[in-house]
Formats: sequence, structure tokens, C-alpha cells
Amino acid sequence: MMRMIKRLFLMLIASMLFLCACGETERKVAEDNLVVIGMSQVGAESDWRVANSESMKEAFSEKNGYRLLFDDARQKQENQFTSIRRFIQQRVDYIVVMPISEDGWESVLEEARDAGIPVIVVDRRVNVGDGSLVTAHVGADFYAEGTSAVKWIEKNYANRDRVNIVHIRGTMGSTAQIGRTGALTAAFRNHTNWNLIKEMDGDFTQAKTYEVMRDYLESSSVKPVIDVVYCENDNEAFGAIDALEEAGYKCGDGGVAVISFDATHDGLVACRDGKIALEVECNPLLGPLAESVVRTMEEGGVPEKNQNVEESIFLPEDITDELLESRGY
Ligand code: GZL
Repeated sequence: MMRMIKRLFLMLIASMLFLCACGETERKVAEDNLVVIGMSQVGAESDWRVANSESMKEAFSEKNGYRLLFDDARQKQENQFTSIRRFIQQRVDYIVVMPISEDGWESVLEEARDAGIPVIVVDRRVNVGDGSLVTAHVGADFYAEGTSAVKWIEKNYANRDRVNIVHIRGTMGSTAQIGRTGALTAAFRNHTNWNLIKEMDGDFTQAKTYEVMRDYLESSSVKPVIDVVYCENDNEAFGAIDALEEAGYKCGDGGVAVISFDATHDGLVACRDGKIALEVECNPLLGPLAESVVRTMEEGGVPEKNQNVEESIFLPEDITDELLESRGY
């Protein structure tokens, strides 16, 4: 309400100025109509993240009525806190944050609430006791994604006495890592013949995953027998495949089954080519859903507290040229 009054007052001032000036004030009046968004993004660690940033920038573009203040946190949570405090000082109309990890958000979100600025959380979640600190969340069900991958292993390794699995975790403490890891951890409790031979941190990047997988394989006195590598995103899968093939392993076609998440273009191509056995989709195109939350509030409505995007899985035989062309990322 206060923002509407502020904007009406500015419009009145601008209109009065308009009577004694022309083009310059007109542009200023138009500019005052823009809804100002302060946006904090994780970084650019993965193909998924790049597609997500493009979707958010397109949704909150000037042609759609927004002035977007976009900040890349370069994978550091303290950079997100700094940018959000700057947005508060700039008195943006809304804060949109794609949080790196779940914990530590109470104080900065309390400052945003005290300043009367709604916060919309996109993709991963924040872990705060007071639900009023977050106006709405749009994202995905990461535990469900992990469960889809577990079901594939159950189906394809049903009669094995032993299934040797290497697990590459994403950024520790991120909702995507917590959910995808949680589903696999639960499955190990249900399948005593599943053997976690190595768990490593790939931080959702190709470089880090290549490094930890290479070091693991080089340090093993006996070449590990690996049935499945559970990578928590495509960039980890690319790094794991590079290291495995360098060490003489065959990926796909009776060799190591690499499971991956995101289903980005390059991930789907690797799956079609048999290098990745299963792609679990994680849709980065969250811009329109996030923008619909702001639009609902601008129109005086109350947005849904949580909205998840629909997601599916892809097997090599599902991936056609038409499918690849049809996807926006
Ligand atoms: C998932 C997103 C994850 C992706 C990774 O919604 O948070 O972060 O799976 C990205 O590719 O780095």
C-alpha cells in the first residue's frame, strides 16, 4: 500500500514537471512505472544455472515492466547477503533470491521484512523458522528427482548380488543436494546389496568432479569395480565421464551407468549417445513462474506459498532431434 502511495505521489510530481518540460520528464514518468527487482543469483557454476539466469532476466525485463538489479554471488553466500542489504538500501520493490544453501538467512530476511520488501525464493529453499520471512517459493521437488533415479537403479539392477555405487554430491547444504542425496541415502537403507564404494563432493561443477574422480581412481591400488555413478547434475556427469574414460572405464553400453540430473542440452546429447544412462529433469526456466508471483502481488492478489515445476526423466531412446530442438536450454 505504501508503495502504491509512493508511486502515485511520484506520478503526481512527475506529471506536474511534465507540464513545464517535455521529452525528458516523459521518459522519467515512464521509468517510474517500472517495478524494481533486486535479484541475487548463485553464480554461473553450471549449464543449468546459466539457463536459469537467462530465464529470470527475460521474465523481469524492461519490456515486461521491470527494472532488474541483477547480482551474481559467485557461489558465495556472503555475497548474497551483501547484495540483499544493498537492495534494501536502494528500496527495491521486491527481492528475488536463488539461495546457494539453506541455512543462515534469518537476519538478512528479517531486515528485508522490516523494510517492507517482499522476498521471493526461487529454485533452492531457505531454512528459516519464521515462514513469514518468505512471501513465496517456486522451484522443484529434489527428493522426488532423486527417487526417480533410485527407481531406475532398482529396475536395472534388480537381480544383482551387489551394486557398487559412486556418489558425487552437489553443493553441500543446497536444497538440490539435500534432496537428491536424501533419496539415495534412503535407498541404501532399503537395499543391503547396494554398496557405496565412494562418496565425493563435486560442487555441481565439471572441473571439481573431474578432479575428485581422477584422484580417487589414481589413488586406488586395485581398479574399483564401478556399476553406477550417481552425479547430482550434468556438469558433474561430464567431469566424471572424462575421468572414468581416462582411467580406461567404458561409460554406458554395458559399462559404468552414469546417472545425472538437470537434463540440459549437452546432458541430453550425452544421454542420447549412451554416455549417460538416465537424465532426471530439473527445469531451470523458472522466470515466468517467479514473475507471475510478482504480478499477482502487483495486482493486489496473494500468491501461492509454494509452486513446483513439472519434471520428467529421459532415457537414451527418448531423445530425438525434435526433443532437443524443442527445449529452451
Ligand atoms: C537445481 C539447481 C542446481 C542444479 C545444478 O534446481 O539448484 O544447481 O541441479 C545447479 O546444475 O548448479
